[in-house]
Amino acid sequence: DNKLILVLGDQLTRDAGALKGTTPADTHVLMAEVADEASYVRHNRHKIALVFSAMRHFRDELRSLGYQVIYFSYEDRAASLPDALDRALKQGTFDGISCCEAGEYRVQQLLEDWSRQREVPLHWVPDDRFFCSIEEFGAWADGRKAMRMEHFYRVMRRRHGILLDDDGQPEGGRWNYDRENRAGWRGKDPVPLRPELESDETTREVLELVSARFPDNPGDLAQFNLAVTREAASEQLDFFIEHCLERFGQYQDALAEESDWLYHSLVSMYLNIGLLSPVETCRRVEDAWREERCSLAAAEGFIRQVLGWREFVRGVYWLAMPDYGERNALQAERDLPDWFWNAEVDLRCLQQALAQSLDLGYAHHIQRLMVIGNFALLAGLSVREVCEWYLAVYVDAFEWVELPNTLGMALYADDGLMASKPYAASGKYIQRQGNHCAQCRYRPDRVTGENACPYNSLYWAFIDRHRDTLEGNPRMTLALRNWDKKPVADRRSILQWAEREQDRLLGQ
Ligand code: FAD
Ligand code: DLZ
Repeated sequence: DNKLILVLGDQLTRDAGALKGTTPADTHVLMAEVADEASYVRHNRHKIALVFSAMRHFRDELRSLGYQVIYFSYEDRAASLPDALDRALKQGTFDGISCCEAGEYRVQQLLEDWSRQREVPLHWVPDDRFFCSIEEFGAWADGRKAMRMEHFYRVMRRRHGILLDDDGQPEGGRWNYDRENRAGWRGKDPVPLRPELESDETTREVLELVSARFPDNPGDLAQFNLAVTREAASEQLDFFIEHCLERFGQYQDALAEESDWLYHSLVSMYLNIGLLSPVETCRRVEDAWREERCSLAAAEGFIRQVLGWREFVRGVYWLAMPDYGERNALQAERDLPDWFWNAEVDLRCLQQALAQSLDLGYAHHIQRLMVIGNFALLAGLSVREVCEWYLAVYVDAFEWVELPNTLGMALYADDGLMASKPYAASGKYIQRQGNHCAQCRYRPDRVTGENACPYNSLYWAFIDRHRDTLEGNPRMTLALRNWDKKPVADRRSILQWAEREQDRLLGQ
């Protein structure tokens, strides 16, 4: 037996997928750093460095276990994954080729096309890194008028016995502690300093490569501080559980001038490339609660994100592809302004969220959803351009998770498949959640006139522009009623001001 297994850059595990149960002596592994994958969007340099360095470390681990690894590094100039496969096939004869299902539809198609054209069968191994398979999600969704995460999440909790008592009921008597997760952070609690990670020789080489070969991509590599092995990623999770988890739930929705990440876990990238498993991650958090190292609300709040949201978005992606990426329910077409790529904008909350996204490849959920996403939604920015931006800038961005979150949750372009209402909010929401407004030149209590926070007038213009779509949605009734209650003259001046602000900010 002499199999060839293609391992993609986000499949770096032996415990699942195509490498599970293989014997090193009769398995060849192919891994390739290829130009096409490194450039299909203008990836953040942190993301390329993470993927390449983690791939190289995984290659070394496999070799030390006796696997024969064919590895093309970026300087070997393989143009694409099909090109790497062609080259590998010239190096030997194999009994069969397999690959764990690709995370992105695009890559799946690319490899299927290659297999058809070359008439070389490619055996797909299901990606069992998730709690819920694509088929299982399809069965759950089948016949439902609306898919709601909360319902899916309860089914998952039951099916996997997570945070359940001996009678199979939710621990603490409730499924959801979201109401306890809404606090604004006002500097009362200290934010733990994150450990600084030492780069080894392999990572240093990759950082040099990325900085030389991707000079125009976003990302300040001097601030690179990511784990590139399973062990190191696991230590990051430990750090989170020990120092941040208890306050994670409480401040999950908070925005802060002083911190780019507050109490967030910073583990999405490791989950997404296979360095951490979601099952193990949830179990470790559940154990922390059972050992009284955190409250139930904190553990539940975190587990809901990983067992609930993460699995739900993956299910939606595979159910709705390939045409999901084309959706644009609110006909949003305005060009993305240049400041999305340089953070030169004078709204304080946006400036900070964009700057850290570009420099580090990280922003937490509320920054992505309610600061950047909310602005894009209210301003009617092009869905395609916004989705591409998110796919490029974040270290954890892979289309299966990025697209439903951006197109569906943030931009409501799927007409409510992901979210039961648009996440549209005025400056008052941003003020409530954090302390950016106090430092900002704009005032959240003003709707029109100099220094009025642009989120306010844009919010009302959004409600007005989409009233026909929003009318049937009970969760939007209050917003529509508040708009209708305003005197006609006020409405007119708000809309005029919004248009002026939109043109000014978008440079049109
Ligand atoms: P924490 O806040 O500590 O949350 C814990 C974990 O829960 C995360 O690591 C992540 O694995 C999971 N999680 C939480 N929310 C979601 C969600 N909505 N969807 C999927 N997983 C979730 N996440 C990505 O992994 N890749 C993306 O490309 C991505 N793009 C996004 C785009 C937009 C517009 C929005 C609103 C959200 C996006 N998210 C994405 C989800 C979420 O914002 C990130 O997972 C999270 O901010 C990562 O930081 P963290 O690890 O510190 O997460
Ligand atoms: C994101 C990424 C990058 C930057 N580079 C590579 C690469 O060189 N080789 C590879 O196998 N994968 C890479 N990836 C991940 C893929 O682009 C893709 O997102 C995932 O495999 C999901 O299908």
